[in-house]
Amino acid sequence: MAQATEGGVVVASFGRQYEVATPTGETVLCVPRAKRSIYACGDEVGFRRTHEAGRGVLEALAPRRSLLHRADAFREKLIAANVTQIVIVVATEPSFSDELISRCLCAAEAQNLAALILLNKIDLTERLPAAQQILGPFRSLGYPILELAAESSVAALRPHLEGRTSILVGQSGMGKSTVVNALLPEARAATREISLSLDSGKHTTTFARLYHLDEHSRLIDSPGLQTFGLTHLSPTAIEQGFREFSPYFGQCRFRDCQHLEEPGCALVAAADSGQISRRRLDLFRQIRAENEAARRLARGH
Ligand SMILES: Nc1nc2c(ncn2[C@@H]2O[C@H](COP(=O)(O)OP(=O)(O)OP(=O)(O)O)[C@@H](O)[C@H]2O)c(=O)[nH]1
Ligand SMILES: [Mg+2]
Ligand SMILES: [Zn+2]
Repeated sequence: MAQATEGGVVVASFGRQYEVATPTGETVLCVPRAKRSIYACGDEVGFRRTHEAGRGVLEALAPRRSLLHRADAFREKLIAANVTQIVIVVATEPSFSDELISRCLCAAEAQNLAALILLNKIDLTERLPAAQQILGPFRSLGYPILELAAESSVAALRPHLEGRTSILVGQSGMGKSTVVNALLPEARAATREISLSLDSGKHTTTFARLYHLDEHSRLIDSPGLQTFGLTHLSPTAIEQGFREFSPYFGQCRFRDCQHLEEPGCALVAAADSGQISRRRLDLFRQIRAENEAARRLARGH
């Protein structure tokens, strides 16, 4: 007799294999029935056990409340499903990119997710003022910024995770896995030992993994990002991704204004008068241009 379908959550995906946690906390290693893998970490799924202990086949995918992915002109990658908050992890060192922060925020806004910036390693005080300075403009935009040293205490982060499914994103070496280990000592997520020689002793995270913090709160650790391609976003989603631009859209002289060099552009005027950041306007244009280039490539000209 065939096994009944059971429900679970994808807590890790590697290649075409998915680790699914059942409501009792058991994990079952599943493969998809179809050739194409369409599942992501955080997905709620239905699966059927095979005759091999601890193995199963994925049968169903519940509708997603959110889906985080990144894409460039050539490939698309699912990051996680059903998250409600993005925690962007940066550190006093190694140095981090404000462009990557803006891209993560754009992805968060496009999916209506809460966003929090976490500045880690504040024990390295020498580099602290420089890091705080880079984050200043994001604080002015209203994004919450939390400072801590994950190796000492993550107590300040805890209340922000309550009742949410949060994903830690950011460049490699910022301390995402250290945060997970501090919150869940039993997690033992591999952390990266920064060393001068390129390859020795590194334990960089290679796939996303979901952890249950408590009955209502989940936390996903993810591999370090160097870039965050947003070619899958619609032009409207990109506009929404820059929250401080919203008063200016629709205010330009020309209705089809591209916000480049046109006379009477409200965004250019806002940048000229310092009401919005020129750097963010340039990034907005760049993301839109990447998007258009990817669309042209997909059309074949
Ligand atoms: N000084 C200091 N070092 C820290 C702190 N938190 C983490 N680190 C160190 O930073 C290095 C990188 O930490 P990880 O947690 O592996 O970083 P990660 O963001 O998970 O990196 P990837 O998995 O490669 O994306 C490790 O050597 C940690 O010991 C901190 O609060 N202070
Ligand atoms: Mg890691
Ligand atoms: Zn304009």
